Amino acid sequence: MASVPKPHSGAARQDLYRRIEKHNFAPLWEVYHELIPDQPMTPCKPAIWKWADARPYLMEAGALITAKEALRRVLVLQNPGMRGEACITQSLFAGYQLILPGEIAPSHRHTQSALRFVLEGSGAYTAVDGERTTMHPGDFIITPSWTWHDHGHEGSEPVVWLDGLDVRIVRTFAAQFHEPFPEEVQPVSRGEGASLARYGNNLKPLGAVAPFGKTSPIFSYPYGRSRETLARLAKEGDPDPCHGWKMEFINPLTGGHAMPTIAAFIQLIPKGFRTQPYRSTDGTVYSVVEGSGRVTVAGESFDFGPRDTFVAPSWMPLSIEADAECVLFSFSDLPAQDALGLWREKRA
Ligand code: GTQ
Ligand code: FE2
Repeated sequence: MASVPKPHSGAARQDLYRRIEKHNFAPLWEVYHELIPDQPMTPCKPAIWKWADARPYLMEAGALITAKEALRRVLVLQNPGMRGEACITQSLFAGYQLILPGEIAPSHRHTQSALRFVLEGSGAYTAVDGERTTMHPGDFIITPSWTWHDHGHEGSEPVVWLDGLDVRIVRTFAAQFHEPFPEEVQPVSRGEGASLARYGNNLKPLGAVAPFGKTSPIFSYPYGRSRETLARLAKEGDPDPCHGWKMEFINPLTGGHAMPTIAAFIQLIPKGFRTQPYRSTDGTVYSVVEGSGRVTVAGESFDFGPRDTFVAPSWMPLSIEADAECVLFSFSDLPAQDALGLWREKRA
């Protein structure tokens, strides 16, 4: 008859593990707290990528490989706690993409959603399902899941942007598909600005059917408009103690997140302000647009300036000290967590 076992020698347990392993079993009790920790556990570390380090490497890569040969000439921002995994947070990919005048990054589509945040240079374009948008610093641009996209450059200076993709989210579900377009450059079927005119002025066509499914029908949010909004906000009322003035880029057809898996934000922190520590389960990537200061994530501090990228992994408290008025762009997997009922936040 089975009874409560006496404290047992490790050897007998190890022997059991060895035998069941051959039959594809494993003991849960040896890994329980790793699988179901008391609070978010991630190998990701707080980190910063300084623009002064990145730019020369990007230009060196520019001389060694073409955009066409590389498919996408991107330096991956590797989280130092997850090297080799091509991720900046546990769920998101980030990279710096360089395109030089005259180059083409060939057309393709994939189920992974992408965002671009322009860091330096103007005159490159990205095309999404037949419409091109010219890139300028500070523009937030979306490539919705499964839309044809290519990048080109008819201007005169190198253009660099920050890519954010939901690669690991899609991989978690093994729902990856990729397809090259039969030609290098897709045909243009709408004039530049058509999407923004149609959906970006608090109007929508009667009976509008979302052209990109769960993703915003606006695929380029120009910096001028975001910046103007922040400037106006800063004249009215007080900043939030944790965020300053922080706004989310929305899907105008739903009022919800701009993308189904990734949310993007733009925020202004006034000069001399120090934000109260804030944590949330969506590990967040920040790109500095304007200003300088210091960010502290889980006790580690980094000085930042324009075009630096830093990351606050899930549930690590973040606080920002603005030496000058700061504008920060950021993105996270908030919509995915929201959809699954997982997202939590905590103010200090
Ligand atoms: O520009 O299409 O950083 O497909 C990674 C995958 C950029 C892109 C990346 C991509 C792209
Ligand atoms: Fe792509």
